[in-house]
Amino acid sequence: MDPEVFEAIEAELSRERRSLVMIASENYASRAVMETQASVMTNKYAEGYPGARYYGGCEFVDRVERLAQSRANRLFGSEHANVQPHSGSQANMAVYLSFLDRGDTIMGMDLSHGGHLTHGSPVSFSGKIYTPVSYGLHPETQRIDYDQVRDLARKKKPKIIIAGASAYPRRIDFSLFKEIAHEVGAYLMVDMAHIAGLVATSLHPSPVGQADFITSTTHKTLRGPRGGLVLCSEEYGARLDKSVFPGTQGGPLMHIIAAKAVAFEEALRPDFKAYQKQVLLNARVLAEALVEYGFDLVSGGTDNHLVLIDLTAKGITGFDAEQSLGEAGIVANKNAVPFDKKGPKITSGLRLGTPALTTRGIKEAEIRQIAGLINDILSTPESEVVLQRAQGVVSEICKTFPIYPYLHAT
Ligand code: DSN
Repeated sequence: MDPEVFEAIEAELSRERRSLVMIASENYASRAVMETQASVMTNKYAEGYPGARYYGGCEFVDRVERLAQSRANRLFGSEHANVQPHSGSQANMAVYLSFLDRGDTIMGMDLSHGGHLTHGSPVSFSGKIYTPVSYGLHPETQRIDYDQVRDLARKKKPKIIIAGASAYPRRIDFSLFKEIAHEVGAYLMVDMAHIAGLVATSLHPSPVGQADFITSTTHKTLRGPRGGLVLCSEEYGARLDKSVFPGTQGGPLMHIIAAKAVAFEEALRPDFKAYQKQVLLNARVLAEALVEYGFDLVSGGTDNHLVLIDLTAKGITGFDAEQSLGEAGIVANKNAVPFDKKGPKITSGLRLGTPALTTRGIKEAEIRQIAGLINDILSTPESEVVLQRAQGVVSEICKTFPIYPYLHAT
């Protein structure tokens, strides 16, 4: 019926099949998740919450939303789950709207040190509506400078402290954040979007019981549909729910909520923990191999699913590195490194993650091979011979570890 869109989808399938995706925030949703997203649940308006909707005919969407809520609570050990946010940004916005007033001080990690736009960046609503204060990494350890967090919190008295990051390769000490927030009378929000899959499988300490609010996306390490999530205690639940609907959103996306329920069920199964363990092992092997090749890694390594390379000493920008790897079929993203002298469109860094490769079934041996390709390409970005060899190896790995074999390709 629509050849233009059909061809674009087929081309995207083909691109995903022949690429090694190392974007740390991307993954491949399962067949069950994708089929659920493509279901009749997309047709239904359901403003409100299960049992209290503004539309008739909600009995079956109520059922899936209740399943999603209870499975999220089971997965993370939380008391209250709101599964309606369309995205992580909307989840964060709803938390702020629940408990902050315009102009209140919010304190989050600097975007260029690994934070997220919605943690107070001046170009985001979070930095426009509220008064942002940023903490960052210690210049020597390149780990979160908890002394700076404490000092800033004491001086600036934020109403909320945000822990969580988009490009931070180390464990985050949520209990220390809680102690600091408690001392200055601030709320603590943890944005666990990147590490939600690790938290769900107890491979990263949980923020549940430490933070007042926990926000997440559902599509990164958690490997569900693209969407958002907020967890909190029963005490804050009603206020939070009002901030999501009608505070920041209208009709919930019931097909996505149904798919979230499926993804949470998948994450509750034992093989999901085995997957997350391999994500961590692959990231560690990647980090070790890159260090052996002489790359500088921010903080020297990784405890989670990603590594952040500081390319300054290699004499190549993040932008050029992303382009050169892309030509070989290795998809990654340029990323600022702490104290970066280059702007966000160029950057001195490259972020690499293992969640998508691991979903393909890739293990340590291929990770070492891929690290070798990355070294070859970034050491000699002009070499046609290196590029062609790398393209061949990428193609072989992609064929050996196929994705979506049941979908047809043209
Ligand atoms: N854009 C996401 C990432 O790539 O980390 C964060 O929202």
